[in-house]
Amino acid sequence: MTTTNQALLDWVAETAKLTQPERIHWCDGSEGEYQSLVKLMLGTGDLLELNQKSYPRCYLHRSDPSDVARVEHLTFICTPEKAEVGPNNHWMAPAEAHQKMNGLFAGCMRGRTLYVIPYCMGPIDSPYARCGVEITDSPYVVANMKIMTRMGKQALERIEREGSFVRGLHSTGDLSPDRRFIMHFPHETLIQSIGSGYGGNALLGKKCHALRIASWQARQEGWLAEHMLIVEIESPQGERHYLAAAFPSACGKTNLAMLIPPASHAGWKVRTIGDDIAWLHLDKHGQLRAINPESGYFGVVPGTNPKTNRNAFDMITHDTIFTNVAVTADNEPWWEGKDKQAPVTDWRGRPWHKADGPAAHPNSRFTVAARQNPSYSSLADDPAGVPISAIIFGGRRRELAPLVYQARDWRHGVLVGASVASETTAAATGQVGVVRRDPMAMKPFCGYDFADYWAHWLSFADKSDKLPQIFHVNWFRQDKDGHFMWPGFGENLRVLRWIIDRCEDRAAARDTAIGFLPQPADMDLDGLGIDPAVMDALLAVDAGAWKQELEGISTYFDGYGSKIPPALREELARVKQRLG
Ligand code: GTP
Ligand code: SPV
Ligand code: MN
Repeated sequence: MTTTNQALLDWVAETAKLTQPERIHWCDGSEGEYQSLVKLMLGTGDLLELNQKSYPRCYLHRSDPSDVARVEHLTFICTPEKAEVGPNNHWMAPAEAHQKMNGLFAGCMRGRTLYVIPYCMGPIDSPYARCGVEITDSPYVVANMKIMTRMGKQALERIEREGSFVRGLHSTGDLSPDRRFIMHFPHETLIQSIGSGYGGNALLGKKCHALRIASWQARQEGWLAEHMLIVEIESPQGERHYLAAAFPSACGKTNLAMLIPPASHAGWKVRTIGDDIAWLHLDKHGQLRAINPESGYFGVVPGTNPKTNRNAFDMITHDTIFTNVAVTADNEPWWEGKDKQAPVTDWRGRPWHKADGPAAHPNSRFTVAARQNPSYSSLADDPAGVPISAIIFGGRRRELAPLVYQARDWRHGVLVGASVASETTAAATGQVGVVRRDPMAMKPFCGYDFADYWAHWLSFADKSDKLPQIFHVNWFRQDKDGHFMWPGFGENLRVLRWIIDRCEDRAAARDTAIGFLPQPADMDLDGLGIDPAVMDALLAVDAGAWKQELEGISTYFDGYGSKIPPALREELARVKQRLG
């Protein structure tokens, strides 16, 4: 296979000249190609076979121990003007970045195969979908891209029709953290990544293209590229709603997207459109519509069990690539929260003893095709996407943020999104559990200045009078003993129902300084058995603590200088005034 697109041919030739591979393979995305890559990796040890009786066609990949998460401090946006990327990004001048990367890429594929991966983000025939080509020397990346994107022949045909594509060059390099960089050149629609084989650093269609580059393009073209799940909720009466929710990494998107209604909710149905990324466009009627640009899930493994997420638990029993999980004596994958069994080998392949701590890496992941999800919605393949009723922001916060509240209107909702803060998780290298500002859950992923991004969000208010309602949720409040106060997972449906009922104007709420909150009586809590005092605490607004929070938000906005949209300052002042 090769191509009629001259720009692509030239770029592959130029890249081969720089990186010096032994051979070039154009990926067609076929099943046979996937099988031969698996065979190749079983031979090299890049993949290990798991128990093929209980986990058919499941494999384990062990990363380099220094390469197990996204590396935000090594991720750069490279634009001529530093001001374009804002204080929320690391910046490097394009000339300096190119020089550095050319040096690192020189000869890096010697003796290796250069794979050309044409891929499409979004349904192949969707006007909202966008194509890219990733060049990589990692067969693990190719196999993951096959699951995560619409990859191969059809994508290449679309590229040849359209003539445009995002270029992504990746090499695992020598895996040294000192020579690891994830560079984005939005003006050149180019991504370059070296020194990591891990998920978001290496599968360039995902965070690099579908968020950092796409957010840049979305601003210019009038749409939104967001770190959001998309879920369908159907009532027993057959009423359907589509919700989009932005939570930071490892804060519950995959789980909410494939929620299983609790026993108290007979007749309710929940279907998954997407679990990580949403591309949102206004249609000609002013309705916001969402597509999921991905075709698979790269999900957090620890904590997955039949009680928390039976859909995920079942879908990863076959045809799954596991990365950095532990292994039992029966050669089955194991992770914290799976079952009572004890693993024999940890994620690094060393014998495991209880005193060693977690056996699976806290950021261990599964890669699985979306079609394996029992709650998969075929609307994920609909070129037109789904109409969004509500946008939900959320974070992982032990204190302060109530279980749920509703913004007054779109403008206030943009403030709510811009004010998201969350405890850091193992999804990125660095300290875990410290609260940091993560506006719209996009701190690591917005490819330009947040101040411009908030202005872009605000601009939607002038474009449509049918915008979704905006909400904020927090599943992660803890009591004094460190126990989660809200049962979460399937029970989150109760909160989603209040949200839907608010959109339909049929649920009551209490008007507070931070927005509209339900009283416990406004939610269906039947059969939940939660202590009323706990419920009150989950729905309380602590004015003193919120005043402090507003100070924090205000100081954070100061960091964006005069670029901060005045409307955001006004919204903040309004909340402050209401708090008294
Ligand atoms: P990324 O893939 O990194 O973007 O993460 P995500 O937002 O999809 O998070 P995910 O659903 O994988 O959840 C991350 C962790 O949070 C897992 O260990 C879950 O078990 C846990 N979690 C998810 N939902 C809930 C919830 O409602 N309550 C509690 N207590 N934990 C949850
Ligand atoms: C995240 O960290 O938000 C993920 C995993 O979804 S990664 O693909 O590494 O970005
Ligand atoms: Mn994510």
